Amino acid sequence: MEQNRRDFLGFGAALIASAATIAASDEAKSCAAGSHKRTLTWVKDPQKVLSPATIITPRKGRKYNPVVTLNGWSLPYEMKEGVKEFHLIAQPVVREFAPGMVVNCWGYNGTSPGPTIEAVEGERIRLVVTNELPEHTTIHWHGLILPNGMDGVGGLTQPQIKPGETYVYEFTLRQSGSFMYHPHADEMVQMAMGMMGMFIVHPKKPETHRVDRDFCFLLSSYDVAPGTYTPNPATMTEFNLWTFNSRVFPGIDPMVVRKGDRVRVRIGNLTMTNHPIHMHGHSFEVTCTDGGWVPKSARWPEVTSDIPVGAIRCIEFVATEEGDWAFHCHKSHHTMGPMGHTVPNMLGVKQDDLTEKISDLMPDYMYMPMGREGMAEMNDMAQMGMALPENTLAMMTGDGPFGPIEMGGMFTVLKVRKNQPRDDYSDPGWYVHPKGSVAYKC
Ligand SMILES: [Cu+2]
Repeated sequence: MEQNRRDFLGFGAALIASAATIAASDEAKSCAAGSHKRTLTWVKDPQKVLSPATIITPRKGRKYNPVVTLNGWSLPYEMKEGVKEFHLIAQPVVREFAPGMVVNCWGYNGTSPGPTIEAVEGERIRLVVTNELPEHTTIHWHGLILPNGMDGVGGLTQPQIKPGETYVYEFTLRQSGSFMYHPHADEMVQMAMGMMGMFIVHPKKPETHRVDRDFCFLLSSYDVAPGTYTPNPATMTEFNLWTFNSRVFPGIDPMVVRKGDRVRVRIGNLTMTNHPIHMHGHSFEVTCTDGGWVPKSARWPEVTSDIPVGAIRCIEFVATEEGDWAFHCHKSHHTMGPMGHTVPNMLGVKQDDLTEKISDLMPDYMYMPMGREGMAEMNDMAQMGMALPENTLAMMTGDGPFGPIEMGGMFTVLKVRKNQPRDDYSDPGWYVHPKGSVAYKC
């Protein structure tokens, strides 16, 4: 155990050193990779990282309706003699999970998860992958039908890409749908550090599977001990941060739609457990998985879709109901922040000055009991500025128009508005309820 701890500390120190070295030339490398001008989210001083906002790809000039990656972006490309060429750089990055917490991750082109790759069925694509990690890697193109030697499984279909090396993957897209990319080398560590991205292949005929708004994001999980900055890559099941695209509520952008829009949400799961994703206010159908499109006759209505490990579920619905609708994982501990998951159960126990007495006995131990009446009071304590360890989010947080929302992980809001302009994703603010349509105290 002691040996493991020492190894892990050494690993963390190497990671920080590596991030600092690369930071000096970030802009140059971003341009070399064919990326457009943008502010990368990893810097020398993690406290200065800006909130990663959703970057909308304009629809104009494209033969497809681009996806909107929540708190993410799509990778620019170059056409080279009829081949669509993308560049990915595997590297250490710093990601802000929500205001008040940044994490030393590994990712691609400055972000974790990496940028979404978008292409069109029938296109020939070239993916140039450079490894700037301290260890070898590969990329597996999850769900895509391709030549065996392009499948990216280290040792099985190619040698691993050593630090400093560049490998090229090239193949023709034979199907449309929703896919992912991630390493198939030291997979447990590299996925626990955040190495993953979405890969969307649009249908050749734009009218096929057409929707008005097409959102996507990945589910990922991390174990970052309170007071620290680097995920523990040895964790197998006890993760404490449950994220949509490596962001936690209230750091996750809302999904903004116009009333009457047909909406698709593509959700990939690269955590180590399943996530029953639940949407309020509407029912939906699963129309696509990472195996392809679901025939209309095989779809059924749901309000919760369980996303298995290593899988994608795309849900579709028509946004008929105006309002601010909760959209979240239905495992309640997955909508909570990292602080306090190991709290002793004190429900119904008279505590008085117990916290003070235990803190006096064990000054180094941060004792934080569950409240006598439940955990809601922990939200009040966080609101009142209760001291939390450095770089650590409260268990329950976020404010709504009626008070605390008491969430903290896989949670966002679907905002349906009658007057939202077409193709406008800007946040309209909180829903103004028609008079007499809100639950009331009698
Ligand atoms: Cu979950």
